[in-house]
Amino acid sequence: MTATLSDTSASSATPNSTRPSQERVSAFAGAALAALREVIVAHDMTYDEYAAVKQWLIDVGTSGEWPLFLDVWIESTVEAVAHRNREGSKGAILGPFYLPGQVELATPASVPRRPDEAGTPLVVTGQVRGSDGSPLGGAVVDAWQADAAGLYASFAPGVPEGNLRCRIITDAEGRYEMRTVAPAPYRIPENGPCDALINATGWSPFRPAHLHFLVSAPGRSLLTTQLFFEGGEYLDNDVATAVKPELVLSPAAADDGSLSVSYDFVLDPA
Ligand code: MBD
Ligand code: FE
Repeated sequence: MTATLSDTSASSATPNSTRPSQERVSAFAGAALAALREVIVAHDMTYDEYAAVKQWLIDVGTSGEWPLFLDVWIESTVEAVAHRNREGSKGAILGPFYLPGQVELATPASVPRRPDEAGTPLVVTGQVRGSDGSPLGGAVVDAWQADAAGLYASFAPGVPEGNLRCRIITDAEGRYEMRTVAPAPYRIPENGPCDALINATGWSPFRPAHLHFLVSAPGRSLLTTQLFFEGGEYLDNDVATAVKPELVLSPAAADDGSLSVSYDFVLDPA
């Protein structure tokens, strides 16, 4: 099965999802429409411009790029509000490319990859703890990433299903080790409506290279986060505005060029 950008599997991973009340829907929808009307008036939108916007919105739907559009240009604000009071590790956006149900591996884990997988070998080690300091054995570090061409398995042709995706189970001390390859920066797919918006505005189409994680343990709050790499391109110009200084790592390079870095995940109480 090949997933598409319109699959809802990622959003359904969000825990405790409940239908917003009529009061909340009315508040959001009313305020959103009022804000849009204000923009139209403030910028004297013409009928030609309205027609172009309308066609573009229709194109986002038919292309299946709504998950991409929303997670690139909207989710970071939702994440900032949701995690305002977090004590543990900083969170980051989930994005559109998470897939549940990946292979489960004990630590140290060799992340599933092609025999000839391109890219610099990268080892990430660390500990999963509660914000009270307790090590969390048996925690799940669900990891996914782009390959050295910036492509995600199941969302780009030619990458085998499950590639660079797995769930790592921490040992009794909460430790994990993940052996993988360094990802490349991600580019918004060319020729789709998101790319058309980027071209029409002159914005950058890139995300800096990053690793994605969903870290979970019983009785703890789910941590959705990303890790970035110091010195990489686009750190200051992430199209998805998801970089936080606490999430930028400085891997050490060994003589053979392979990279290693340590990062601890600290989970808030549930
Ligand atoms: C990505 O790789 C990503 O992580 C997000 C949030 C949006 C688009 C592509
Ligand atoms: Fe990503």
